[in-house]
Formats: sequence, structure tokens, C-alpha cells
Amino acid sequence: MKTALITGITGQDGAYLAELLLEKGYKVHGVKRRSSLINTDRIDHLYQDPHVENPQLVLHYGDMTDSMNLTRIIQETQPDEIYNLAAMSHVQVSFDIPEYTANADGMGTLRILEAVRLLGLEKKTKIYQASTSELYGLVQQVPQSESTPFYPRSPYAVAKLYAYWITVNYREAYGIFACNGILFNHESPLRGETFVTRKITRAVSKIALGLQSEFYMGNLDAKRDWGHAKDYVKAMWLMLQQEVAEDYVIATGVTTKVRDFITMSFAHVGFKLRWEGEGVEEVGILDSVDEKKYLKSTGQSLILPISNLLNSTLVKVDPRYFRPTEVDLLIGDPTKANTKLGWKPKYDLAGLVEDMMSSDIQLFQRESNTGNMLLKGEE
Ligand code: NDP
Ligand code: GDR
Repeated sequence: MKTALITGITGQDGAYLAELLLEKGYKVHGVKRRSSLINTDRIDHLYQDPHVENPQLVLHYGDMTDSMNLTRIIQETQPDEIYNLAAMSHVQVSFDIPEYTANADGMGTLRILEAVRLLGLEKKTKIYQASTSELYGLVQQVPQSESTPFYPRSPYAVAKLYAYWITVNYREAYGIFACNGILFNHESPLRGETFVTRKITRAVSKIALGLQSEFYMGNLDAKRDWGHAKDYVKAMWLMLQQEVAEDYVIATGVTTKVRDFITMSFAHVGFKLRWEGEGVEEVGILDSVDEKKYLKSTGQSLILPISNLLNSTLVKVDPRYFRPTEVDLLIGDPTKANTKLGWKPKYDLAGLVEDMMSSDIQLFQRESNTGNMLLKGEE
């Protein structure tokens, strides 16, 4: 039985990866942070009572900013594979907490690599580093591949640039099997609620169910190469099963504007939008509703508050969601991963939207039925 250690196991990717590795028969150790509220929602279905003999999943308290803690966990668990997914992963928030971001995302990676070296595990432990398409930043060339130059555009991306290069350096200097997966945006029903896709699918679902009437967005023209997290965690695992450690771009090769993701999400519930105005004045207005599609996606016939929304503004722009420096266009070239890893995604964008929208509609139907509607403001 192989042993894996996942940092960031409570996050979107950590949850899907833990599930995949458990299915493959791994013993999985996960690092979770102490928080005042329980933060294991995404992996609760995988939880095993620590009192059973030799549980397949074990959680350890830890933090990427605490090197002694990380070293001790690695020493205790002696992992065959480490997946370093933990990070302050929100690009816009990294402008507010740049020093912490550098510490957790940049130095945190060094702490893992250095622990493996100090413990003499260079020949045993393989390391996956969660690198990102944000490294490309300011567009130099498209599609972006393993050989495209980097130009990071946020404290997050700069911290991840350090993590990228320190991973390469420890591979070259000490022969550690360490890979960078340069993953383009990947989403899912488990995506954090403040990333753009999930913010959209949540808001659209609430509007469709008559629980909300409008929402605010930032830059509608940004283009992203969006895939499904379930497909992307398979690529992480594949990278560590190779003979030689290398870096790989993981992407779909298709790019889409934020505005079009909104349009597609509304289309799922039969809402047709028309876009009017420009820049911060741009608005998305409800043009018509396809009642059959609405019934199919929500399981209910058109309710009065929805019919009343015709010709009203559902989407507005708020400059507070604009970033000091933006990444305008990401489109990845996954040829190397396709050919060397045999990796091919199962989901396309339509499948992703479908999965996220159906999940959020069910979520809010359940919550409104139990009278447990979230009252907190949407970010
Ligand atoms: P999430 O934000 O969903 O998860 C991040 C995880 O890191 C959470 O488990 C979080 O814990 C944990 N974490 C944050 N800070 C610390 C810390 N100081 N110490 C320990 N744990 C910490 O991210 P994703 O799952 O989407 O992404 C996984 C990784 O991949 C990240 O490194 C991200 O930067 C990178 N990435 C993501 C892409 C994407 O599109 N999703 C694309 C490319 C790279 P908690 O639950 O307590 O907050
Ligand atoms: P990103 O993801 O910054 O690409 O980083 P995010 O979903 O936050 O933004 C994507 C694009 O949408 C634009 N945008 C908005 N974004 C948010 N969050 N909220 C809004 O209201 C909004 N309106 C427009 C953004 O400006 C941006 O252009 C994600 C993270 O998972 C990183 O950790 C990861 O490394 C990269 O993807 C690849």
C-alpha cells in the first residue's frame, strides 16, 4: 500500500485527489488547519473514525507557515508521494495579504522540499507542486505551454513563481522527484464560493429559485481556460507515476470570457440574457425564459417572482472586483500531458457548467426546504 500526504486536503483539489487516491488503495494523510469552524465539509464523506484499526485516511493539524510541524508530519508519515496543494489560492485576496501569501505559497513549498531533504527522503518521496497558469500573467504568447516565459501579475503569482523554481532547483540540486503541474483554472461543484465560476453558478441558481434578484461582477472580458477539477487531479497522480520528474501544463485548450460563462449558466435554467452598456455600465438583462428548460433544470414550473424578472437587470458590474493588475487571457496547450501522460479530460465547458449548475440548484433547493438559507452576503 502506497502512502500519500496531501497538504490542502480540505480544499477543492484536495478533496477530489483524496477520493482518487483512496480508490486506488493508498493510505492518505492530510494536513488540515485549525479553524474556529469545522472546515472538512468537502472530505466528510471520506472521513474514517480514527478508532478503527489502521484507517485509510488520517488528518493531521498543520500549517504551511510552520516548518517544524511540516517536518514532523513528514517524518511520522514517511510518504511515498507528497501532493503540495495547500495555498492562499485567491488571486484578488493576495493583493490584500501579500506577505502571508508569500509565506504560505512560496516559503511553504520550500519547507516541504527542505523537510524531505533533511529527513533523507530524497530517493523515497516524490513531490507534486501545485503550480499555476497565473505564472504566465501578462500575455506573451498563446497558447501557453511549458516553454512559454512567465510574467506574474499578482502577489499570489509571484509567490507561486518562487515555488515553481524552488521545486525545479531541488530536483536538479538533490535529485528529488519533484514535478510542477502548471494547472489552468479548474472548477467543480466543490469550488470555493468566491472564485468566479462558483460565484456565478450560485447566484444564477438563487435567482432561478426566486431567492435573489441580481448580482455584481468584476471584469467580464477576462478569458480563462476552464476545466473540471475531477479531470485535473488525475493528471497530478499521473505525473508522479512517471519514470522521470518533469513539469506539465494541464489545460483544455479552449478559452472563454467570464461574460460567456454567465450566459451559459443562465441558459442552463432557460434564461436568455441580453447585454447592454459598456465597461462599468454594462448590465445583463433578462430577455426571455424558456419554460421547458426551466422546468427541466429546476423540476418546478415557472414561479411568479421569476416571470416578474423579465426585462430587469440581473447582472451589474462593480469596480471593487477589478484587480490592480489583471491576467487578461489564458489558454493552455496540453499537448505534452496528452502525449506523455496519456491525459485527456472527460469534461468540456458545457459539461462543467451543467455539473456546477445542477449541484447548486439542488443545494439551494435543499437549503430553502430546510429553512437554512444562507443569509451572508455573496462576494
Ligand atoms: P482551495 O483554495 O480550494 O484549497 C486550498 C487549501 O489549502 C485548503 O485546504 C486550505 O485550507 C489550505 N491552506 C490554505 N492556507 C494554508 C496554510 N497556511 N496552511 C495549511 N493549509 C492551508 O484551492 P484549490 O483546491 O482550488 O487549489 C489547490 C492548489 O492548486 C492551490 O495551491 C492553488 O493555488 C493551486 N491551483 C489551483 C487552480 C484552480 O484552478 N483551482 C489552478 C492552478 C493552481 P482551508 O480549507 O482551511 O482554507
Ligand atoms: P483566477 O480565478 O484569478 O483565475 O485564479 P477567479 O475565478 O478568481 O477569477 C477568474 C477571472 O474572473 C474575473 N472576475 C472575477 N473573479 C472573481 N473572483 N470574482 C468576480 O466577481 C469576478 N468578476 C470577474 C477575474 O478578474 C479573473 O480574471 C484561479 C485560482 O484558483 C488560482 O489559485 C489559480 O492559480 C488560477 O485560477 C489558475
